[in-house]
Amino acid sequence: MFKILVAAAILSVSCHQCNCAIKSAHVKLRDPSGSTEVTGELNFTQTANGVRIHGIIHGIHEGLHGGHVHENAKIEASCAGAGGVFNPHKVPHGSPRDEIRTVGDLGNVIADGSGVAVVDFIDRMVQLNTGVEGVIGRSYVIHEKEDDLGRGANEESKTTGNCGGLIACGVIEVLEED
Ligand SMILES: *[C@@H]1O[C@H](CO)[C@@H](O)[C@H](O)[C@H]1NC(C)=O
Ligand SMILES: [Cu+2]
Repeated sequence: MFKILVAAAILSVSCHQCNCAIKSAHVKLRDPSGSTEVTGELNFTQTANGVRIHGIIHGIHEGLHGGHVHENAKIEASCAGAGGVFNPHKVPHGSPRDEIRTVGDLGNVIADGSGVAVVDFIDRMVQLNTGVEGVIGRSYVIHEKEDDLGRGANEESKTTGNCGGLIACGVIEVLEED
């Protein structure tokens, strides 16, 4: 018994020191200000090809909605506390498929006529850690409108994709680590 306890203690200490790999994380979405009825949950899972982001969003009007990682997690009062799209490399806003894009640029989610958006894709830039490029402890935000992915005619397109207000958000938290 003692040996097991010692082994467990050593494991947990070494785990702290190695900054263990985070295998999965999740975000629970809602509107802290209560202005919308949007709710949802997305899981972020490490795969060999990148991070898989999958889950479901409810109560969202039909069509495309920008869905991004934003910089901050101060969203107790409203999603506005999330700040801008997470952009550690200070590059223009774009499509998740673009070579040059912000880390937070995860494109659009698509809601059907019953207000449900099923989300499932793999992103090559998102990292599950708490470092300067990591998304853990930041927020995920759903926008009112479609993200034009930086293809719009105005300046705003290169920063927000003209996707309007924030209708739900949540903090990206660790689910499981090695
Ligand atoms: C996210 O992962 C948790 C833990 O494995 C699971 O209980 C939950 O159903 C998952 N949610 C979605 C939306 O896949
Ligand atoms: Cu955004």
